[in-house]
Amino acid sequence: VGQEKIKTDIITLTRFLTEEQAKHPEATGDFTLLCHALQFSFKSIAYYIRRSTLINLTGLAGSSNTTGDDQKKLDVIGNDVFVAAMRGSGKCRLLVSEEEEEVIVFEENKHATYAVACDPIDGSSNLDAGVSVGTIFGIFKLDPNATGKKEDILLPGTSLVASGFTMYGASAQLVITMKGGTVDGFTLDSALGEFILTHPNMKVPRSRAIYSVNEGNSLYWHDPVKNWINSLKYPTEEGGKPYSARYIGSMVADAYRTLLYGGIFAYPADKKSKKGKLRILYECAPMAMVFENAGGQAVNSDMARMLEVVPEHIHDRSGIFLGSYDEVQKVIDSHKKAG
Ligand code: AHM
Ligand code: MG
Repeated sequence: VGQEKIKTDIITLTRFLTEEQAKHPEATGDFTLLCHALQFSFKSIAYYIRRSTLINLTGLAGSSNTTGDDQKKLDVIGNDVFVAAMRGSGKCRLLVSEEEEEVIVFEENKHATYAVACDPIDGSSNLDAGVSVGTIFGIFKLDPNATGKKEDILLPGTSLVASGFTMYGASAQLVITMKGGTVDGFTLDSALGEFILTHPNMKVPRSRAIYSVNEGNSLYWHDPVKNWINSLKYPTEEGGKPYSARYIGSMVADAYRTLLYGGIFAYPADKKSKKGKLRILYECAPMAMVFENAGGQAVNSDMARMLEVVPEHIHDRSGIFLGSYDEVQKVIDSHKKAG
C-alpha cells in the first residue's frame, strides 16, 4: 500500500463521542463516559465470541432466563460483562437486561442519571454455529424525580436519548444513534482495539424487494400478515418480480443487512405468540429508533408507531415490522385494506 493511501486522520468512536459532546455546551460528559463503558463491553463480548470454541464457551450454562430460554454460557458471560461495565461506569442508575428477571438498581450510582436496557447477546441460538449475533442497547435519561424503581424505565422509545447495536459478524459493527440525530456505523479494528467510523450518516434505502421473516410461523399468522407476504411472493402486476427472502434468525444481523441494503424485517404477533416474540425495551424500541433516524419506519402488529409503545413490564414483547420506509408502508396499507 502506498503511503499516500494510508488514512491517518481516522475518527474513532472515542473521538466521535468527544466531538458530539462538544456540540452540546450543557453536556456534563456523563453520557460520553457511559458510552465508553458500553464500547468496552462490546469489545469484550466480541472477544469472547471470537474465542468461544477454543475456550470451552459453547453450549448451555444449565440455567434458563426470565423468559424461559435456555441460557448459553456466552449469554451468562455477556450479561456479566455488561452489568459490570454499567456498574463501573458510575453513570448508570438502572439496568434492564434480557438475562435478568428484575431491573438492576445500582445503589452505588445513586446520583447517576441514565438508565440502560440491553440484550447482551441477541440471537444466541446462532452462537455455536458461528453465525452473527449482536448486542442491542437503549439509553434513557432518567426523570429528575426518578427514585430508582423499575417504573422509572417503563418508558416509550420516544424517551430514548440514544440507542444502537453491535453485530459480531465477520467483523464487529457498531451502529449508534442519538435523539434527533444521524445513524453512524463503526467497525472494530481488533488490532487497534478501536471502533472506527466507517459508515457515517447511514440511510436505509427507500425501498428494496427483500423480506426477512421466520416463515416457519406462517401457520400461526393472522390473515393480514399472510396476505401481505403473499403479495410480495406472488405479485399481481404484469411482469412483477417476487421478493427475495433473507432470514438469519439474529435480529441484529437481519436488521443490519436491512439497514444497508433495504427491505423489511418482521417478527409479527401471531396466534401462538399473541404478543409477538421480541422484547420492547431492549429489542424493538432501540431498533425502531435506529430505523426512524435512518429514514425508515417501524411499527408494531397494530400498525402503531413502535417508538410510542409503552411497556407495562420490563420484559414485555411486541410484534414488529421495520425497514425501508416504503416497504413498511406496504404492510401498513395492506393491514388498512383488511380493516
Ligand atoms: P434471543 O433474544 O433469545 O436470542 O431471541 C431473539 C431472536 C432474535 O435475534 C431473532 O430475530 C429471533 O429471536 C429469531 O426467532 P426465531 O428463531 O423464532 O425465528
Ligand atoms: Mg437475546
